[in-house]
Amino acid sequence: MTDLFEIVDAATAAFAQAVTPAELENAKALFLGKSGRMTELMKGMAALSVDEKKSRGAAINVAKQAIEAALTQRRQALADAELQLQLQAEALDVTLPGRQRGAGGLHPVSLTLERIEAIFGSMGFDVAQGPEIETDWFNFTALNTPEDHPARSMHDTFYVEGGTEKAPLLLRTHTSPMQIRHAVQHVKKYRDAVGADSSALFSGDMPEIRVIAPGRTYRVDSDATHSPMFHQCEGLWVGENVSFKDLKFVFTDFCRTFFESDDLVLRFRPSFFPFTEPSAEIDIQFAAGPLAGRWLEVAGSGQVHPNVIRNMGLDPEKFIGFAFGIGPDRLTMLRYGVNDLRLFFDGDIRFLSQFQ
Ligand code: 2NM
Repeated sequence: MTDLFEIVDAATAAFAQAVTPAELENAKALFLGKSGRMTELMKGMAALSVDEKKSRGAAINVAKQAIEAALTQRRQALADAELQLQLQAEALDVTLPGRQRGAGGLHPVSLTLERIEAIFGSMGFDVAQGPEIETDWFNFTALNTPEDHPARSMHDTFYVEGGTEKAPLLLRTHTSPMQIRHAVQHVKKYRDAVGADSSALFSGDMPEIRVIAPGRTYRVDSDATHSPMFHQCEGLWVGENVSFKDLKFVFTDFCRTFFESDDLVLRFRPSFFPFTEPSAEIDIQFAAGPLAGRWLEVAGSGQVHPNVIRNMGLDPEKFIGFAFGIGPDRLTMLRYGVNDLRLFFDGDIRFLSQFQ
């Protein structure tokens, strides 16, 4: 009997040592296999008497059942452990926050345009928007730009199909054509109200024209500071008594508000544009910060040329005003310290997301 107890103990110990199903099956073969220890014991019974066979056989059977029970238990334990490992490996942390769609945000140049609109809006300027495909009348002729001006060449301007020889179509090179459109509408409204002659220049009463025209513009130009598509925001103020001092006041106020710097100074430097006379470039200088002390060009400006006033349908003997053109791309570069304009139009989310 003691040999049987020993074998059961040995089998239980061998099963416990097996850590994989394959090891367990090998251990099983050592005890229950064809030449396993239990099988050997059975073979040894041949020499026994009938009575001895009965009692010995019953004892061997009990031992065999004990070994099989130990085997089943160990098999179950290994299967349980395997399942636990698998569950752990495939575990989902349901408390983790889900993946969310990014919130998105405005492009830095759009942020600048919103700022420009808000500041001029607070000074009583309307916002006018209109076509990016223009006729050469609104883009050049109405703005007093001569037929032979180099800006009108294919070299400098993108012409598009669909126009006629007399009225070519082009991608607007500035937003001033929108100023003309807005002024013509404005004048028509007050001329019609009093029934004035629509073929004559208007010299009646009319509220002042105060408008900015922000938007996309196009020129044949491409390098670190020029993009074939860029933004402009032109401003126009026309009335009976609008002078350069008003331009200086309005523009100084705009720059100081835009750059949040009350000690910022401006310089009006004589220049030339076909649509204004006299004309001036506007430079600004910061008192502090990384750009302090340098003169930075931010806009062109001038008193609106009498020919342009006429093309708005107004009598230049009665109406006078000023206009300016701002480059919102350049203002954005100055405000955020960006040195390559192309970054704004490459669509790289790593760059753009910094402005949110
Ligand atoms: C500039 C510089 C100077 C301008 C002129 C006009 C209009 F329509 F009144 F004639 N709008 N914008 C103007 C004047 C634009 O940009 C550098």
